[in-house]
Amino acid sequence: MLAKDSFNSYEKLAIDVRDNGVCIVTLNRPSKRNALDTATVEELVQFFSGAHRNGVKAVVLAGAGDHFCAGLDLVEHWKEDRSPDEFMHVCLRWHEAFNKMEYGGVPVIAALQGAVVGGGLELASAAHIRVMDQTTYFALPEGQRGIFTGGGATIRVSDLIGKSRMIDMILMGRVYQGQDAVDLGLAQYITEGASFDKALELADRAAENLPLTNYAICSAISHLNNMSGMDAAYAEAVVAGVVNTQPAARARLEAFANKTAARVRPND
Ligand code: 1HE
Repeated sequence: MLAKDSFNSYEKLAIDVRDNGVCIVTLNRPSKRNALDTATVEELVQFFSGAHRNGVKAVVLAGAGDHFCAGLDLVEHWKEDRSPDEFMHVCLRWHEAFNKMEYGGVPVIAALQGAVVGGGLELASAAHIRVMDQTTYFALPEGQRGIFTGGGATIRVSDLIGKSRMIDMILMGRVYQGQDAVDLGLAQYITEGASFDKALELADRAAENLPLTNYAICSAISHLNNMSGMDAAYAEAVVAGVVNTQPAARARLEAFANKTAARVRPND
């Protein structure tokens, strides 16, 4: 049961709760190109820490305006003139938010348009699926700004496109867009129209899966990938032991056995 009241206390994020359990979470600072200030990151921590517990079935993560996210709020960072210790703790809160996304067990589909740069790409790469459109472009401008990534790009962007390409992106300020970005793995889908519509369609479809199955897909796979092969195989068997015997799956298995369930067919 979706705890709708849990989503009333947000100021930086706009949260739209739909009847099927899909939540649309929108970064809502379009005048600042949705740059991530500390308050926004705290709201991301809050939302994603409670998403599964609050009954959220899937999330569309979007950005208001023409750009998904311009990354770290550089103006806040400049004004605060942070110490190394302070900025380490800023980064740790980013990791808290992004880890809750990736490992939280709720499918997160990012709807990307315009700039997905720096920390914006770090945020997008913590989603399980990225949908881009014809306006979307990806970059890591940190190299040119005199700073470095601190929100997980060295891990997640490397994971998506490989270490060498990530190094090239940050060293050269290289921009990827269009089909190239999909071919490299920065996004899984590219749309002619708004990425949001496709992201919502995917979230609606993901929300039809059993929650425990989605929990395994959107938590266990990431955990298992951090383990040695032997340990991952063992842990995968344990997860499958729990998920594949869940009572809620019996009706779906019975439908297959009775030949009433849809068969897997090639696309038209
Ligand atoms: C910002 C930010 C920001 C815009 N922090 N305020 N990220 C970057 O290096 C990207 C920096 N941003 C840009 O390159 C451009 O702003 C965009 C390509 C995203 C958009 O361009 P445009 O022409 O539509 O907007 P603009 O005129 O540059 O900016 C509009 C306003 O948004 C302006 O504020 P205003 O009060 O003067 O109107 C900008 O200051 C503001 N704005 N981007 C703060 N990023 C944990 S480590 C993570 C490391 C990083 O993420 S490094 C950041 C990389």
